[in-house]
Amino acid sequence: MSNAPELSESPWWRTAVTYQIYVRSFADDDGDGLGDLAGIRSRLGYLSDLGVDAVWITPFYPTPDHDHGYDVADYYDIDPRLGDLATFDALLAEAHKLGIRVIVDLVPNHSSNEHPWFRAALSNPDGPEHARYLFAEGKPGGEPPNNWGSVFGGAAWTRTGRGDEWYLHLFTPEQPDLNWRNPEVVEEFDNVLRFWLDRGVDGIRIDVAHGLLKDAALRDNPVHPDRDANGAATFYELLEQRYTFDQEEVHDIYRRWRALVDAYPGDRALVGEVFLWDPARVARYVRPDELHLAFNFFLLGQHWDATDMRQAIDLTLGHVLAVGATPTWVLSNHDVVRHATRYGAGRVGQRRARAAALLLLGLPGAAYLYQGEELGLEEVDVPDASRQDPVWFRTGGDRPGRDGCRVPLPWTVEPGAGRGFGFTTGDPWLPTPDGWGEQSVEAQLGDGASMLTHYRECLRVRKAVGMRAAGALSWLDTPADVLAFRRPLAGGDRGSIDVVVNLGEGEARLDLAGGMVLSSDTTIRAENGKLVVPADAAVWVVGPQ
Ligand code: TEU
Repeated sequence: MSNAPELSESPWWRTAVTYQIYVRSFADDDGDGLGDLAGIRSRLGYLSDLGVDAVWITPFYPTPDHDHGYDVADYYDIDPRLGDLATFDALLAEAHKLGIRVIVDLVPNHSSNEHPWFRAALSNPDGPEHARYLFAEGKPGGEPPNNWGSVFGGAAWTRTGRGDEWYLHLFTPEQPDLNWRNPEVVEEFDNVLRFWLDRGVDGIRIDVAHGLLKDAALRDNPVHPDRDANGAATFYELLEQRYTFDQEEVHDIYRRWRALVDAYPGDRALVGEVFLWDPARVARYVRPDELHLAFNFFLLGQHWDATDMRQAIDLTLGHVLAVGATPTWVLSNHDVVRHATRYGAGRVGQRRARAAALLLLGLPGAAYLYQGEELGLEEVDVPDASRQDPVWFRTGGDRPGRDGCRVPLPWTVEPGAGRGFGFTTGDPWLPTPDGWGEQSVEAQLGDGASMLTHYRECLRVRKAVGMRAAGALSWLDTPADVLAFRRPLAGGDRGSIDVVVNLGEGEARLDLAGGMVLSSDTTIRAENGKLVVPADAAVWVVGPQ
């Protein structure tokens, strides 16, 4: 049983289902093979029919594309390949007309090396721009200033070519880290926030939210006690990130941003990508005067295992609700292997992904979908020659990287000239695999048994039964390999909803009364007073209490 306080349905972001659009791979309007804003605009009807409350659009700013838009050269504009500000405004207005909120992606930890600030910083060490990045002298013997590694492999330091000067980049060398101890950086990002809030965006996702401040003394990170050199592809993975991430001063920034955002009319939200594995530390970012929401990656980090998932859910709820914040849930995004593949791939993966949708959307709080999961897309084995992700290049091929979850969406059954499957009339920026059209939107739309129909039903029923306003969960007494919890509907007088997922190998027979409102499998049934749930299946049951 959980004694946690009940969740409120409003403001919208507390219970919203947000659909993540990886802009480069969603829909291409101009035929250059790269998704764009006009492409998103042309597919708003699809998103509205799907039933999502909001979209989060990955970075669309001018960029030399060393990390697919996460290297921003101008925070106040749109990359010409992806559109322009007028198209953005039109997209925003049309989304709002359809009742869809829009969240943009802010990248404050680093800029592009082609940002005018960094260019000026390199050319003039005495200018104000130099103090906006993290430069340091190397150690004797040609060593970098400390042992920090890049998240993507290799050292986190690159020489500038001036004396023994190096600059810090926790990601690629083309993504120099900004110096957040410099008030000019702080002020500039206030302006960036205001620029997008003034345009009318409903929320801002903050990239690497836990990373903005680094240890002021640039101390070496200690070796991680649980890792050995054999399992680690990079020395980043060998080190504990004690002095690179989650520094105390970063919270001052979010207190400042919370005040800035809350001064705007409407319920605008800050959503932090706080990529830490300790739920207690993540919860500190969503204290009442900090971020509205933070991504929670614990559930995403679990295998298809009831005990581990239950623990991830309990840990999340325990820490997040203790600070009065809203829990968030996500199973896939543009940085991880798609969950239909992680859960077993093929037929098994599809069955489990159908069941997982009922879990994700049955939990209290906000949920995030990653484009293509509603089609049951799997990770694609992108041919090495076509790989684009810096992770692949910087680990010398040891890590395949993230291209496999970023292959453009299939909209049509037929591939078309460049094998764009309706995504583009040109050549898609990542190649599409054989059979991609079988999972296309076109193939699934009229099919009552498809994953797309299932997701649409999940979102429709979630609203219809009042799942968004349902209260805190309490676990039901079921076999260990079944996840089952109950939530009161609208204060309890409308009964309750049970969410049941069988992660075991055999059929589960449960003592549950009520009416099935949605299931992942047509063979789930009531038999002799028992609810019979086959392996890898899930169901929502509305009961009297
Ligand atoms: O990701 C930050 C981040 O922490 C991840 O790279 C994570 O460590 C990794 O994926 C674990 O597998 C964000 C963006 O989501 C990512 O796409 C960017 O590449 C990165 O920031 C740099 O901006």
